[in-house]
Amino acid sequence: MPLYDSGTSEVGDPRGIGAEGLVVAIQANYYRVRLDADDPCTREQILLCTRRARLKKTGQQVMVGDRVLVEAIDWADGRGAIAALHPRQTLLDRPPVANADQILLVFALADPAPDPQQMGRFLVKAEATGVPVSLCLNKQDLVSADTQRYWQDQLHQWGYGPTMLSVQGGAALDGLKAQLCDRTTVIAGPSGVGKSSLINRLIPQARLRTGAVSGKLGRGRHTTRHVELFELPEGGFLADTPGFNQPDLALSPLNLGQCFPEIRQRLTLDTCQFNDCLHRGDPGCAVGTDWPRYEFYLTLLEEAAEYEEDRLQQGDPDAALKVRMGEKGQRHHEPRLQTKKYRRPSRRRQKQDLDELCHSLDAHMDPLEPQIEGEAPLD
Ligand SMILES: Nc1nc2c(ncn2[C@@H]2O[C@H](COP(=O)(O)OP(=O)(O)OP(=O)(O)O)[C@@H](O)[C@H]2O)c(=O)[nH]1
Ligand SMILES: [Mg+2]
Ligand SMILES: [Zn+2]
Repeated sequence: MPLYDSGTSEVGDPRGIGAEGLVVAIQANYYRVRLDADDPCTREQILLCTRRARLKKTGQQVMVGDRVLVEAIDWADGRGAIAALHPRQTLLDRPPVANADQILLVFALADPAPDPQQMGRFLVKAEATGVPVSLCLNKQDLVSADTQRYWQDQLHQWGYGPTMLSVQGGAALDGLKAQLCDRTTVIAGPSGVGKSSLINRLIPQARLRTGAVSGKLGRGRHTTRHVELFELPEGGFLADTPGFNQPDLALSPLNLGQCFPEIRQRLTLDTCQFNDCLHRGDPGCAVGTDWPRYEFYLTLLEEAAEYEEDRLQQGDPDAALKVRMGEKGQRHHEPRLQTKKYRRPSRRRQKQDLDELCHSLDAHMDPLEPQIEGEAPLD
């Protein structure tokens, strides 16, 4: 694989050669790099590394999950310097992790109880990264078989096949282990659902702090605070992330549809007449409105439209670009048409507008929909 900037091996590395590795953690200005096991010289050694000034100068940030070339290795002290980065296959910004193969979202069946809105937002946020998403529901030991079936069915309707498990129960986690083997998985989800407990169960040496769910709020205490990759005994890596409770979506309307498996699935069968269709039952739309999360989709569409308007008002040049996600999370930018003309007011807003129109025929009086010169009218 080509390197951005391979540089040259320098004095300090007694054998005059660099070594390839993976950044597993960042501590202040130091990077912990696990050298590749396939190099017989390195024997899976972990080095504490700095970053070459050259990388700093060219603004190349090193992230957890980056594949790097380490030079100037002091084998006795376990030190080195990162000289170059491999191109990233995927990139997550919160948490900052490079080259994740999948995101495993964890929710609890109880303590804290599942909240469909919150689940939906986590799912959309994870799908928006373009990295494949899977789902598991923990704390199976706390609920009845009926409750488990209910959530299984519910999520199935949303296009997901969740793995039910209990980190505290004695049952083996074989299905999940197979899913994680030889891949880099970022584990995310609300606070208190058992993400760190799951990693401790799969990788006992990780010894992550876990927290009791606070009684009053029924939430965890945001116990996990930094990102680190832990190696699975079967191969592959897990990254724990701090739980938070309401992810902020920060999505553009035209990118929202691809975050819903229900929409993606319908679009494999048919295509909408217009390629900028927002799938709100408009003529020629192949998605339609008869699906369980349709109202939720409309709510997020409103939020996305507001987000995009804010960005345009702040003069963000990226707001004029549409992001297309490759299969492995690579982002491609395409120019997009002005977005505001695609925005449709919510039904409540439409009714309000209609009421207002009855009293005044001047549509430009609407304080929430300022008209922009040269802009196409709302549809
Ligand atoms: N009953 C039951 N409790 C569990 C299970 N898994 C985890 N817990 C408990 O849930 C609490 C929260 O677990 P954590 O692993 O800290 O949760 P987390 O998702 O990492 O939370 P944050 O770090 O705050 O995001 C702890 O008290 C765990 O012991 C389970 O399968 N069953
Ligand atoms: Mg945690
Ligand atoms: Zn459509």
